[in-house]
Amino acid sequence: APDVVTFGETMAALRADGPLRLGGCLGLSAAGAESNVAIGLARLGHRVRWVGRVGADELGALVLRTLRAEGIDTDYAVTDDTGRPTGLLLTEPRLGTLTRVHYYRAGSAGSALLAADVLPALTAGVRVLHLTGITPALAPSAAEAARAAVTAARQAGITVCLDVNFRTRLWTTDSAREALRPLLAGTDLLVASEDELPLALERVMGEADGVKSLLAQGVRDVVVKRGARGATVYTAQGRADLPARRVPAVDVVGAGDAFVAGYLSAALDGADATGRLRRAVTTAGFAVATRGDWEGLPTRDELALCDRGDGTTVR
Ligand code: KDG
Repeated sequence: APDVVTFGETMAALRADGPLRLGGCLGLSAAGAESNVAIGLARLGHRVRWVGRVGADELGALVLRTLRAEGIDTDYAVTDDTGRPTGLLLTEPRLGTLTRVHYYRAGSAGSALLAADVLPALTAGVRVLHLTGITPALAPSAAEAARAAVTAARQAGITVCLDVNFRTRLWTTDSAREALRPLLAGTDLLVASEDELPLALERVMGEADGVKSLLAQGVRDVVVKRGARGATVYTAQGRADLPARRVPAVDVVGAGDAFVAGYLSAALDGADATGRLRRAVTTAGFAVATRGDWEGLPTRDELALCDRGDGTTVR
């Protein structure tokens, strides 16, 4: 059985080198927050299963081929046979590392994900279920799939990891807050950036009070990402902080997913809070320093490269 199951929408990703309206060459790849995490974990040697729907089209084949090439179990992935296409996203760098993302995913195969697609994938032996707040934003049926998966995982004693991953282009903060509430009830590890944390809270309050109420509700780890300033994890034992890795920033898209992959990897290895953060900021550093959501993520051997000086040639 896999160590980790994750599900969500993975799209074809077209990356421009400059403003999209000027045309020119685009690089074609695949991207999705949850499959980015899956790739990060697989590269670190963990067994991972990804579940999602792709269209019966060439871009769907690209998504599945990419994930399989990374050693991810796609046995429970579904190819939609009702004519819905694989979703698409376009990215354009506009100002240094400020990147604009455009979605073409309304009515996509990925957004038609059903509880019945995900539940069979939670087979005996699975240790962690990872999902993000993007899935409930896609469609009511996808939101239902997220709730059903969290409930089933909880009943099976599988650790549930939820990354808030708020996407302004998909919904409002009010709808996000409402959709997250039932998921939080079954969440063990919650990951949020500083500005996303309020979406996980019932009412307006500061970080300290918010974290206290989340821990009281049964969340075991509340992980707060602070971008270039690093991250904090709060547990019943207290708090641990770690600064971000100092790397040249090339492309920050996917850094949050890389962070989650590192965090879960260290958690699976039984690391303590600081050890979990250390691997998280390391994998995030790789994502920030390389182009693409997941292309530059490290294998286990490569983690140590982060401790070598910038400008080093490793011979
Ligand atoms: O975290 C990176 C993701 O945002 C990207 O891969 C696309 O899944 C994606 C989304 O919905 O934004």
